[in-house]
Amino acid sequence: MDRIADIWGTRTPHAIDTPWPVRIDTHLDPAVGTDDVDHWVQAGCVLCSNGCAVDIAVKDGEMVGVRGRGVDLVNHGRLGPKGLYGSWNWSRSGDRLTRPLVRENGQLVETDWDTAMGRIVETSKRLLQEKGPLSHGFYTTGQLFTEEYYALAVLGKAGVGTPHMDGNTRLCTATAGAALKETFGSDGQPGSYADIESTEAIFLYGHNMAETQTVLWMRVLDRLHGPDRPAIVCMDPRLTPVAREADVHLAVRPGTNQAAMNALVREVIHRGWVDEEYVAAHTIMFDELAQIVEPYTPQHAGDICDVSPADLERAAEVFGTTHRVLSTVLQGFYQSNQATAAACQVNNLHLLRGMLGRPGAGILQMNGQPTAQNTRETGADGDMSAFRNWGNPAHIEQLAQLWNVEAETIPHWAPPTHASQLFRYVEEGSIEFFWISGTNPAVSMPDSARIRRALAGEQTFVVVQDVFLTETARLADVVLPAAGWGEKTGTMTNVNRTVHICDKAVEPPGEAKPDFDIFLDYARRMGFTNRDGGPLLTWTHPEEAFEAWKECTRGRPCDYTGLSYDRLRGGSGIPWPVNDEHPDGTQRLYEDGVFPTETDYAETYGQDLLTGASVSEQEHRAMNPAGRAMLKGAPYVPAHEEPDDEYPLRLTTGRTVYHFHTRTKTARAEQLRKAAPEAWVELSVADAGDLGIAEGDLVRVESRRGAIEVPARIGQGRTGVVFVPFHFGYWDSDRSGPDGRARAANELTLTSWDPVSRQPQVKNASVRVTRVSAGTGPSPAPTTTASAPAAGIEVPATVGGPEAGVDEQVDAHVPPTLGGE
Ligand SMILES: Nc1nc2c(c(=O)[nH]1)N[C@H]1C(S)=C(S)[C@@H](COP(=O)(O)OP(=O)(O)OC[C@H]3O[C@@H](n4cnc5c(=O)[nH]c(N)nc54)[C@H](O)[C@@H]3O)O[C@H]1N2
Ligand SMILES: Nc1nc2c(c(=O)[nH]1)N[C@H]1C(S)=C(S)[C@@H](COP(=O)(O)OP(=O)(O)OC[C@H]3O[C@@H](n4cnc5c(=O)[nH]c(N)nc54)[C@H](O)[C@@H]3O)O[C@H]1N2
Ligand code: SF4
Ligand SMILES: [Mo]
Repeated sequence: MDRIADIWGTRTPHAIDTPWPVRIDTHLDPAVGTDDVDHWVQAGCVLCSNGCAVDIAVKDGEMVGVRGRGVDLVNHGRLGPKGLYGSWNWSRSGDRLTRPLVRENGQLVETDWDTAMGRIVETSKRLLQEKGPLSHGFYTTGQLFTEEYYALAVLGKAGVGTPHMDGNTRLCTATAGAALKETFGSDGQPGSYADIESTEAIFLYGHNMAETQTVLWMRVLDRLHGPDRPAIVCMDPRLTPVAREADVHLAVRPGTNQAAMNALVREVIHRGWVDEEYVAAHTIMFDELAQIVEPYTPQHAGDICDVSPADLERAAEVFGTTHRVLSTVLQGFYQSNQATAAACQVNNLHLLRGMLGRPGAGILQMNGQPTAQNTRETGADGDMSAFRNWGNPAHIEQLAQLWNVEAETIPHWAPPTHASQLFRYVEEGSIEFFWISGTNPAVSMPDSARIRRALAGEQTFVVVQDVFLTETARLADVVLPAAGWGEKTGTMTNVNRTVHICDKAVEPPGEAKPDFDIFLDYARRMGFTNRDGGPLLTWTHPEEAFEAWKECTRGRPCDYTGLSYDRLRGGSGIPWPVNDEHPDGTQRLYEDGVFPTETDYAETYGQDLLTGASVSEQEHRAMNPAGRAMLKGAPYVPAHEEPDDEYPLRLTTGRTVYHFHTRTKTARAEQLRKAAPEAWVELSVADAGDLGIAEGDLVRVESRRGAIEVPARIGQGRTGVVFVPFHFGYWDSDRSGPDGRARAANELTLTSWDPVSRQPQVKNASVRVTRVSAGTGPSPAPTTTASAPAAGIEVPATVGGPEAGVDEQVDAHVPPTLGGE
């Protein structure tokens, strides 16, 4: 089976409340047969937050393919195109970083670890002495392992003592965390993937699941193709594969989610669909919410969102009259205007209907990156470890005890610094030492020109730790070669709290080292000590860090104490909390309707959803949530940048199924690279007609920040909206050269963020589009996805060919072991 052309593979339909059949997907290097594989090594795929369990095929000390793990409750053996083709083969790519690099006379030159670490430690020590901890910033990722993040969190908070720590998770799922904290008192996914088996309706909010969590979508498709088809409601301005399956497609104008959500909540209240008993027993703030949404009649919201009031009514009716609804939320909400407010309205709908904590009725505030959950849990992003509240001195004291340091060492006098602010401090030179690990901000942060300037400037010493020489690494003062997935051991936690172990399968190339070892080496060389003068970090192996992490989580919502490396090996991943009370893990949170909102336990005292203003401890106590969830609301306000005469079109950005982010891994897999080889822009038929643009024409897209020139796809999107994939930077292209023909979406986006989650708003900007020249053929956009051409435009179909062959073994009769069911 060619899983480039056929993204989701063979259907295994089944009825409601029956198990999802097993289908084991295998892809090996075409030169290797199954019998040639020396051994298989257990891991979880790190190319999205779905967290599919895989076995890595190893031959002659190299990764040669992957096979889905049939026993795992997450994927029941299935893998998607990225996992199959892109998860492993970058490892032996000839352009890996294999030695450290340092900048000499403006050039990056190879060196040894002692020299590179020596420079880092000398600069770090000098700045700590002269300027103190605020001179240091750390910017990490959602793609390392728990143990690595925990090491970084402890060395950053208790060693350096800086509040300037964040992750690219800020761009990714900061809003998921914020929305869960605001409503339920703490981060932690309420729902379970298993809810798909028993749900009657699925609402997807700004989530193109079909392309971005392909295996979860296979799970949905198997319900859609079976008897008892669940209803699908999709809120997305584009005609995505999800929208094609939808019973109601709300193609809202980008940036207007909150108006639509307010209308849905208002309808549920007005039409008498509220579960009053549940609301009275398990929530507070109902009256305030009802008042806030009152002006948002379907007509009024329909005008703001440019959708039909009847469609809003139909969507509300599905929610209001169905017994079991599952909601998923992602970047069309999190990266758009009023991110946290809109995501909280999804939580509110479920609370109003009492649809939480039972099979088929759940919330998935999605993650995007494979280990974004762990960045948030461990506190490598500035959050306090194990969902502790930075504003609660008792929580800080617990960490001080655990780490054996003074509580004053741990920065907690102000909210942690968020990514956009980190880069502002780098730009102005107050952060003089900036360490970037596992992320490529020169391509992924909004307003790229500004980010490149900030990183290239002399004012800050920049360390980049990556597996490749990325656009960001090229701007660094020191580049550290990291070992990647398959080359190191650690654990990861996916969207529905399921913890997987990833064992080391092969040796890293050259002198590349696991991120864990690099962080520990820095801590050792810096001489960070605890209260007794002993070393702050004493671990040498990730398993020791995992054991320490378990202690940190004891009694917190993300309780890992019942897990061990041994328990994670051999069978399925296990969803937390796993402890004495839940020895086999926990399928769903909040079955009893009791939430972690108690003032002394909660992860936050909360914020105002409109302004972001903090709620004080006293105010929180006065509200007395005491285990009840909070029905927080906010009126709709327009996005920061709305179209005008100069920039009349709305730009939104996002993904295609075939690439992961800045493509450092996926563009090195031939099948994926050929499926989406170059950047493009999608225009609606009407807009293209007005602008005199034909399929494949080279067009210029300009915003107030910058411009790109890329071929046009005349697509299926709504009029007035332009879509650019953000995957294409410059490491494999000279497009940013002197002719200025840039291609990265973030040349266009603006620096602005959600007031609550501080997540950058890369889904709304205003642009103008002009035709530059005729194309030589159709645009390189895929045809199998949301980027497919409009009807009547002839374009060759995207296929993978023979090298994209995948073996699928359906076993309809073997139910997987389900941890915690
Ligand atoms: N193939 C692939 N899969 C991935 C990734 C990848 O790079 N490639 N990355 C992973 C990561 S880290 C993440 S965070 C996830 C992201 O997964 P998704 O959130 O599903 O992906 P996006 O394409 O960023 O955005 C989703 C949709 O939001 C819509 N949208 C844009 N603006 C608005 C708006 O204002 N309102 C609404 N309602 N919708 C809007 C877009 O049309 C788009 O279809 O994917 C993960 N999976
Ligand atoms: N316009 C626009 N911008 C966006 C988005 C959007 O939708 N639109 N989405 C945002 C989102 S949700 C995200 S998650 C970000 C993603 O943005 P980035 O994090 O910048 O993208 P990646 O390409 O995943 O970068 C990860 C880097 O880590 C390296 N790496 C991989 N494994 C390892 C490892 O084990 N160790 C180390 N040290 N390095 C490793 C990879 O080579 C790569 O360079 O982009 C954000 N930016
Ligand atoms: S759905 Fe995500 S985790 Fe699963 S195989 Fe695809 S990229 Fe990997
Ligand atoms: Mo993300």
